Amino acid sequence: SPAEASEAYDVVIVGAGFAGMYMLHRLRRLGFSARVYEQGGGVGGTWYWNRYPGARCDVESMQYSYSFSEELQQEWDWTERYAPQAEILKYANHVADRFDLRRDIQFDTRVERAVFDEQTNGWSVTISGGKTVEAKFVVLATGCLSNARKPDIKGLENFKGPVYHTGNWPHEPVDFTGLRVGLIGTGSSGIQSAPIIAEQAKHLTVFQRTANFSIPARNATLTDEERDAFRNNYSEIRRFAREVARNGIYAEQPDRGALDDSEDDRHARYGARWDRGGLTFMYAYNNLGLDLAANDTAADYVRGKITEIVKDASTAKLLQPNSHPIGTKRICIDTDYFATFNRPNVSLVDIKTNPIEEITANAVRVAGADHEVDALVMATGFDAMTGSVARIGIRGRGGRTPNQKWAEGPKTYLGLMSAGFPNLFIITGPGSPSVLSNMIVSIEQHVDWIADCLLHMRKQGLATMEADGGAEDKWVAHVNEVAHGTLYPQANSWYMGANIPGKPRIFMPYIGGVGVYRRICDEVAGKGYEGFVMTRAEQPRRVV
Ligand code: NA7
Repeated sequence: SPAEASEAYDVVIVGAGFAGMYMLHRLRRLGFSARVYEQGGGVGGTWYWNRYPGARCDVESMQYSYSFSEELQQEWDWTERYAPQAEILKYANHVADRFDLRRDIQFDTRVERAVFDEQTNGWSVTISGGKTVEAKFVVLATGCLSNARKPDIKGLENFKGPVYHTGNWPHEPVDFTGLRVGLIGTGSSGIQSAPIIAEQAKHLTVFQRTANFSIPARNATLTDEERDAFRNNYSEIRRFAREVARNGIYAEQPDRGALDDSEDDRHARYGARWDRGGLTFMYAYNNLGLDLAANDTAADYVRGKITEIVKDASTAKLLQPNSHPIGTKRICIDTDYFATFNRPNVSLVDIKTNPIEEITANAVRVAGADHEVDALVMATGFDAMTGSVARIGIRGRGGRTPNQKWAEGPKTYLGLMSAGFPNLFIITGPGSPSVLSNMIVSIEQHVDWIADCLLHMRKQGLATMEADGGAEDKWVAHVNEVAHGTLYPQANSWYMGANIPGKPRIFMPYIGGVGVYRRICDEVAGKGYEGFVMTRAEQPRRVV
């Protein structure tokens, strides 16, 4: 009953990663009351949990950083081209202190339920421990790769040694010295951790289902000159990242297609980008994500590099990706991944041809052979984009859950709201560029848009906002159409939900580019939030 509702906020924010922290900061400046609940013991989200050896951002640190505060971006010193996890976490903590965020964040607290009350037009939010607070609005800043997933492999419960998941790594140091380690999964997390684990362990066995494309990071210490090159031009760099670059990363944009160049020129171009390292390998040409013949030229180049690096021919062959066009699964950025297989204490086991039969007390059994291990590392990924939303007991109109509504794939309008869930916003939700972009650019865009929207509602005396079902259907169709104009849906990727048995196969992020998307969002707001239904407190709510 309302009498028991001892705490009430304008906004409850779920999660204190980069999205939740900035949302809190913006809302407080605008005079809204806000409370953040965070299940971890500290800020940082992804960077709080993913403490596995070698964890690093694959977007360069000078760009994977907030732009909302000029002082912050001028004063913070990134030490490396790609910041390691510990440094990003330190940055998150610095931001929390600098903007005095902690007083409104409650740590070690999960949001268990959020129920929309159609009488009061607000949300009742139940947190771990059982307390319920009231909120006019809820913002899900729950992250896209935050629901770590251990696969259901037969016998896993019988394994006697420790089992780690890269996305939920212990806070105390893990020492593999003298141990035989089994690593399952060769996505970004497996590819980053394998070389480091191999240096420490007695033996590392990598169990590979799908061979992956990976480009060398060429990580290095940043010099003052390099930092200054960004700092002195940050306003232009950030503008470009937000408005021009498709993926929110400032970089030279490709001016032609791969098949427009001769083979020699193409080879030289790929070579220069391979030597420079990093994600920009994929912007060598402007049609690598669109045209399979063009894509093949890049894929062949990388396969050739793998053959050059890996000495054992059969291992090299196994490491060559053949199941998907390059880039259609998130491209990996590594430090010495392929060379790691030249070490005498590293072996590769193909689990595509012969899947793992069983895990026993001390071994992983594949094709009748027991690969003995003392510890297991699961680098098996996440229930991406929807997993963390689904885990909260959300009840919208008529008691409906997102799971029920999204049974055939997530449906949102602009990735920001879903019809039937009034006053509930998602930051970088499915249907927005999100994981296909520099996350911090996309987070800042969503936070600013939501903050402006709440300000508009306050000024206009509006009580509810909800995506219109028709506008949502059109957006979902558009997201799907844009995706199917590309090669991306050809891969069994987590973008498609393909890594989770039973999850609907829908390409979840919006691939139209962050600049295009931003303009669409701004136009919607400029037209009085077209495609959203807004009501005043005293108005009877519309019948849906
Ligand atoms: P990913 O990219 O989802 O990689 C998970 C890996 O684990 C991938 O190689 C999977 O093979 C493998 N996997 C998953 N389930 C199984 C089972 N049941 N058996 C064997 N192998 C399995 O997760 P990451 O943590 O590496 O990276 C996630 C993102 O974080 C990354 O893209 C960056 O954006 C940062 P599959 O390819 O499905 O055959």
